[in-house]
Amino acid sequence: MKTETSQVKVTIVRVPVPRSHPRFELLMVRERMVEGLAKGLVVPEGLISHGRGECFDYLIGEKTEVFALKAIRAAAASLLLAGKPVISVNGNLAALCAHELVELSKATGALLEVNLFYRSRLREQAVASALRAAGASRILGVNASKRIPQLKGFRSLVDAKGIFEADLVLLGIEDGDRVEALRRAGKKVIVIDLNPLSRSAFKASITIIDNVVRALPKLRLEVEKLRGASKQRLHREASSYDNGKILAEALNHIRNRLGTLASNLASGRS
Ligand code: PTJ
Repeated sequence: MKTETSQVKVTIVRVPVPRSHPRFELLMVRERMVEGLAKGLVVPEGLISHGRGECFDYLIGEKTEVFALKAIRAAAASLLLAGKPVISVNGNLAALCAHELVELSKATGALLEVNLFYRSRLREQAVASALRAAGASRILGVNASKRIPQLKGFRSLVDAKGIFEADLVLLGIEDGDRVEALRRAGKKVIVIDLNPLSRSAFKASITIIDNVVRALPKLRLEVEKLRGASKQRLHREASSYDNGKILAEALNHIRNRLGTLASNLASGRS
């Protein structure tokens, strides 16, 4: 594989952040991203994506809202119904929630596949090591040789035993082009993305508009709740989901929230 790689030297400055800081959790998540960059998991572009995600999280209110819970329910049912589910892991996901991804994989039987937009042998190994350290025993996607049809370049590479033959793929913090290509290849695609305006959100079968750090633990709990449910119930949960309606709910939520904040400010009530 021919890719150009240049090393970025990262200087991490650690200052103690008091627990009482109003944005303590967010600052801790940022630290995980910076550590991920230093370890070679995250690419610099991943930090830009993260910043965009933070901005949408701000607009949503940094809480898992009802539209996300509905998508989580449909996603859990779909994962339990799938014949060959695969969890796609990129650098940002590995840095933020390797442990939760491994737990979800164990709970659902979904395979874990390293799947990188900015692919290099070094990064494949770094992401695989992070998953192994989080408890994964089988990791696909290293030395991947198959391609997602109609997608050019390294970003089309997938594992023959993983995404290539999967009937369902779960992705988070993902590029819209790849989501679209996976749908065209006939797969059910679940996306976790804070941006309800992204192409990933529009093209996915199910979009969980939430932060991956909040959504993944909730998705695993939902899988546990639905585990004993009948196939009929699972089919009902999965098929009653309407992605367009959920995206509309997310956009209306942001609009109403901003409307309320603006009127409060205008009337001096903020
Ligand atoms: O590790 P690689 O090489 O596979 O590269 C990964 C990145 C993230 C660089 C690549 O997939 C990319 O460029 O993604 P995009 O096109 O920037 O899309 C990422 C989407 O995820 C954006 O819509 C962000 O709003 C959203 N996002 C960012 N952080 C989070 C998030 N969604 C949920 N939770 C987050 N923490």
